[in-house]
Amino acid sequence: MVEFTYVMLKPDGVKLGLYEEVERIFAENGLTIVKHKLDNLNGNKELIREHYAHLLDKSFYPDLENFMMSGDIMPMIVMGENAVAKVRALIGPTNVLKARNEAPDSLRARFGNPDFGPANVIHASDSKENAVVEIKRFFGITITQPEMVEEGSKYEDSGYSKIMKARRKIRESWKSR
Ligand code: DAT
Ligand code: MG
Repeated sequence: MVEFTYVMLKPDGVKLGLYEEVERIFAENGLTIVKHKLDNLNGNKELIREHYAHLLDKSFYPDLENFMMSGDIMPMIVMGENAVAKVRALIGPTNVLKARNEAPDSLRARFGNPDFGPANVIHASDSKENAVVEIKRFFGITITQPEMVEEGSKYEDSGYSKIMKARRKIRESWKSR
C-alpha cells in the first residue's frame, strides 16, 4: 500500500548537508520526497513540546529542545510503498551506538553523534496516523493516507475520496478510447 510519511533533517543533519544523500537512499528504495523546505524552530518551544510530548518528563528533554532550536531543520513529505516502516528502517534505531551495532548502514549509524542522544540527524514518523498529524504540524496541510479512501472505508465520502474517484474515472475513460 502506498503511504505518506513525515521525515525531518534535524539541525545536525542540515549542517552535515544530508539532503542529497537522503534523497538518493530514498530513491534507491522506491521512496519519493514530494515536498521539502528549509525551516527553523527558533523560539518555537510550543511546537517542539507538541512534537515531543511523549518525552516531556524525561531528564534529557531540555537538551532535546535546545538542540532542535540550534539550527535550521528540513521537513519533508515522503511517499512510497510501505513508506512509514521503510523510512524507519533506513534511518535506524534512535540510539546511535545501537544503530552502529545493529544497522551500520542506516543514516543514524553513519551520521549521528554517539556522545549526544538528541543528535541523531533525522526524524521519521512511527505510524501512518502520526504521519498525518506531523505533516499537518510542520506543513499546515492535511494529507489523507491513500488506504483511507479505499472503497468501504470510513473516509470514503470525504472530499479527497471523491476527487480521487473522479480522477480514476477520467483515466479509465481515456484508456478505453
Ligand atoms: P525516534 O526519534 O526514534 O522516534 P523517540 O521518539 O523515542 O525516538 O525520541 C525522539 C528523540 O529524542 C530522539 O530522536 C532523540 C531524543 N532521545 C530519545 N531518547 C533519548 C535519550 N535516552 N537520551 C537523549 N536523547 C534521546
Ligand atoms: Mg519518535
